[in-house]
Amino acid sequence: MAGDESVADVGALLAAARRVYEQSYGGEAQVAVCAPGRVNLIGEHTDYNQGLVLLLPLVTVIVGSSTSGHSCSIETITESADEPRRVDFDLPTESSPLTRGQPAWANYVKGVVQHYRAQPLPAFKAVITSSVPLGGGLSSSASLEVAMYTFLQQLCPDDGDKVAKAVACQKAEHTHAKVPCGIMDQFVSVLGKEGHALLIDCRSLEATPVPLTDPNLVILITNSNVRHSLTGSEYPSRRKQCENAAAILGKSSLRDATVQDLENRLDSVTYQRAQHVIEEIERTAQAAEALKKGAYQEFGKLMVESHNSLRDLYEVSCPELDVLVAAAMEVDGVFGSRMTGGGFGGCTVTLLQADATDRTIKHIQERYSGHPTFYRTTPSEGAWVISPVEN
Ligand code: GAF
Repeated sequence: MAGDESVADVGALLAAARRVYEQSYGGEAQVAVCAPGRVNLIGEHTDYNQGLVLLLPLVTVIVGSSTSGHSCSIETITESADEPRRVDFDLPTESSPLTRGQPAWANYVKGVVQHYRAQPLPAFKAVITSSVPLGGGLSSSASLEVAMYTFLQQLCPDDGDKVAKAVACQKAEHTHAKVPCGIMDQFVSVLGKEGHALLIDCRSLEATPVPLTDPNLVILITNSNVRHSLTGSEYPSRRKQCENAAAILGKSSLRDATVQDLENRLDSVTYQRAQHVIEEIERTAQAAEALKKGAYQEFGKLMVESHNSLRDLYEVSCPELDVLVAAAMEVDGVFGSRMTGGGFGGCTVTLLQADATDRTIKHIQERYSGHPTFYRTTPSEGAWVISPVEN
C-alpha cells in the first residue's frame, strides 16, 4: 500500500528486546509479554460514560526475569525524549511507596508496580520496547502499563480479574503520570477481542464485542505527527468542566443528562462541553448499531459528526487533524473520518472501502504538508504472554 508504514512485527520487537536484555543483564530473559495500543472509532471524551473502541496491531513488548533482593532495573529501547533509558528503584514498602520522578517514562512502570494487586512481588530486571508511536494519541501509555502488569502477573500471579487489572493500570496513570484519564485505553488493551470492536459501557464496565472482519473494509490510521500530550492542563480541564456540569445539574455524571437539561443552567463553555458528551454518547450507541448492520455510510456520517463536535464544542482538535479529516472525506469510497484519542495532535481514524485505500493515502499526502504516516489496523486480542515463566 503506497505510503503505508509497515506495521511493526512483534517478532522483531521481541528479538531486539531480548538482545538488549542479554547485553545489559547477561543471560536470557525468562518472560516475554505484549500489550496493544488502541484506536477509538467513536465515543471520544465520553469514557467516564461510554466508548466504542478498536485495538491497533501496534504493541509494547517487555522481556525480563525475576531477581533476588529488592532492587529492580528497567531499560527502554523505545524512542523517547532525551531522558535516561535505564532506571533502578527499590520495590515499594508500606512506609516507602514508589513515587513519581525522572525519567518520565518510568512513572508508568512505577505506578503499575505500586498498584499491582498481588504481593509480595519479587525484584526484576526488564527491557521495554514499543511500536506504538509516543504522543500519537494511540495510547502508548496504556499499552506500557498493561504490558508491565502482564509481566508482573508472570512473576507473582494475581487473581486474573481482567477488569480489576485495567482499573489498576488506570490508577497507575492517575497517581504516577498525573493524567486523570478514563478507563477505555487500559480496558481495551487488556480485554480486546480479535476481529471485534468493543462497545464499552464505562459505568458498568461491561463490554459488548461487535464483529468487524469485513475484508472490503479498511480502518486507516493517519498520524499527523503533531505530538500530543495529555499531561498538560487541557485534558484535566475538560474533565473538570464535565464534572462541574454534572454537579450543577444534580447528576452523578453526564451519562444521566439530556441536552434539554442544560438549558439556562450553564455558562456557554460548560454548555458546549456537556452538549458534546451527551450527544457523543448517543452517537456511540447509534454507531454500534450501524456497525452491527454493516451500515458503513451511516457509521461514517456519525464519525464526521463526532469530529465536528470535538472541533467546535469540545475544542480538542487542531488545524492539522482538521485538514487530515477534510482531505480523507474528499475521496470517493471513504465512509467517515475523525480525530481519535485525547486530541491536540496525534491521529485520525478513517473508515473506507478497501479498494479506496491507495487513492486515499495519495490524496491525503497531497493535501497535508506535515508528512503523515499511515497504519492499516485490524482488531487484535488484548495483552498476551509470548513466553511464560517456567515453573
Ligand atoms: C485519552 C484518555 F486516556 C482516555 O481515557 C480518553 O478520555 C481519551 O483520551 C478521550 O476519549 O486517551
